[in-house]
Amino acid sequence: MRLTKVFVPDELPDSPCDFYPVPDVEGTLLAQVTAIACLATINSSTISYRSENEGKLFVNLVVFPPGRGKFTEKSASKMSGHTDGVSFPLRGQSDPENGRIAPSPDFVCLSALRNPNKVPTMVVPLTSLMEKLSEEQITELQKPQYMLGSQLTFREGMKEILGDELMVDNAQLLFYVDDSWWIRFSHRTTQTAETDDKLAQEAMDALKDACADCAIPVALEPGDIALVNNRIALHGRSKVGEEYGGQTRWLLRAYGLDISEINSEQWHEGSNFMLYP
Ligand SMILES: O=C(O)CCC(=O)C(=O)O
Ligand SMILES: [Fe+2]
Repeated sequence: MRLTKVFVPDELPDSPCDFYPVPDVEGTLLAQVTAIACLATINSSTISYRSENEGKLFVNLVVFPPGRGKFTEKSASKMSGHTDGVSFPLRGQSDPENGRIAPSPDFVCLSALRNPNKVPTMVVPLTSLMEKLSEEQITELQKPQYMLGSQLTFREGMKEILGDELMVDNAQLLFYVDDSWWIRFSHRTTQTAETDDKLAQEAMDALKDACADCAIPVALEPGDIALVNNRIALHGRSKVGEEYGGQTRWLLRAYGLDISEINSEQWHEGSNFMLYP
């Protein structure tokens, strides 16, 4: 869902060069308040995970200057289709080994502050993907035969909190939940659990091909907010380019989740918005 011109991003400083801090000015404040209000209207609380960017509720999605290794590289490049928090369970389910692990977000909320080159965010609806998959492939994707790693932004924090990056060994990618399909997937961090499982691999390859065919480009403009349903869509983006700072692309990202069934252990101690891990 794209909301057009829902806040006025005035008085912005140069685009920052890191996930945080979010500069404390009127434009970013309006973007954040509007995002929280939009999420609230769809029954989602604005949440974060302590393991990602120290649990900051809003982070800058910007290009990083040289010298930050993989982060610099990723910040400028294309992102293939993924769900955010892919190694976390779906809402209503639990991690097979650690019941404290909170669910992945229901929504990814992107507020656009700057996007001068109109670099599109890509949205891939699951309904379109399903139409491209055969019944056999859909069956394979529902089997617990995939291995999921965590996204780069979570890795350091997970090492601190869990001792290691969270990996899920026997994961399904597709789920039939309450009469509808849900997905968890990331091009970069998903593999088959067994290296020579042909059917599992073919089904995943078909899913990747379908993604390429079904991606809808959404070039966010300053003042726009995109609410991407992280259960029934994948998202990504086109290449951004190496230029950083100044007037370059700058989005704020937050996550939304229906927290009505989150138990007390799944919160980071002492916080009412940061989840574990
Ligand atoms: O930059 C974008 O448009 C999306 C970024 C994204 O999906 C992410 O950082 O996980
Ligand atoms: Fe994402």
